[in-house]
Amino acid sequence: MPGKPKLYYFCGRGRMESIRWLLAAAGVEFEESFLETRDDLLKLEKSGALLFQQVPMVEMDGMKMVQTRAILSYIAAKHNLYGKDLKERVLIDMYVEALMDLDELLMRHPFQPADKREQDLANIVDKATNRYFPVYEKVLKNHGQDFLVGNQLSKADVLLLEALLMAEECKPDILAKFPLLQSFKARISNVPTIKKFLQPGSQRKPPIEEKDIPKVMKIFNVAQ
Ligand code: GSN
Repeated sequence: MPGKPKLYYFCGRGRMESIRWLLAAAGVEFEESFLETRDDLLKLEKSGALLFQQVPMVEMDGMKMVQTRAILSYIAAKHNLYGKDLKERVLIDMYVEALMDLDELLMRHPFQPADKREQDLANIVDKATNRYFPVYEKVLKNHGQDFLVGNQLSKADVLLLEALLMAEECKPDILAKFPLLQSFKARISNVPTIKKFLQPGSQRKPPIEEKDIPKVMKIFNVAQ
């Protein structure tokens, strides 16, 4: 019996959070090893575990996997969250790549200098409501199914729900003009594995707190 996947990252969302979401949605239990200091990252690097000297890294099925998108695709393919044919798969990837672009904006937001946060938030809300959400609203309308692609859950549904909830944290009424995204949110939140992940005490991570920002910046050696 292979062991549980082990996730190496800091104890926060960042790029690992979508991987946590997808594993949880697939009903896969996982363990986590949290980087607390830059030294922890350097040690991991020196051990040869990080192909490109970066995390996220997931030890799974006898491999040390890196690159967020590659890891997400592996989990999706392994757990039947990647459509039924190549055309469904490319649609799922198209929807997911756009969500990754939006996630990147959301992920970087708390790390913006204080005097740029308001402008940054306005840009996020603009992109979410004018570029991304109208597309998913239309897809749901035209497709007429419970899910974005085909008639079964895929990594696109999981990552869309994650993005919707993060966007609502930025602006609670951000879904006001998107009735189908609101019902999608309620429906996908009710998938049993996801429902469990949304409950307190799960491995889902909260938004980063102001006090933890310098620590994370030190681990990754980034200047603000
Ligand atoms: O998606 C990916 O996994 C990669 N294309 C990017 C991973 C990455 O940028 N990792 C950063 C941490 S910030 N977000 O997760 C990282 O490991 N930086 C350390 C370094 O020395 O570059």
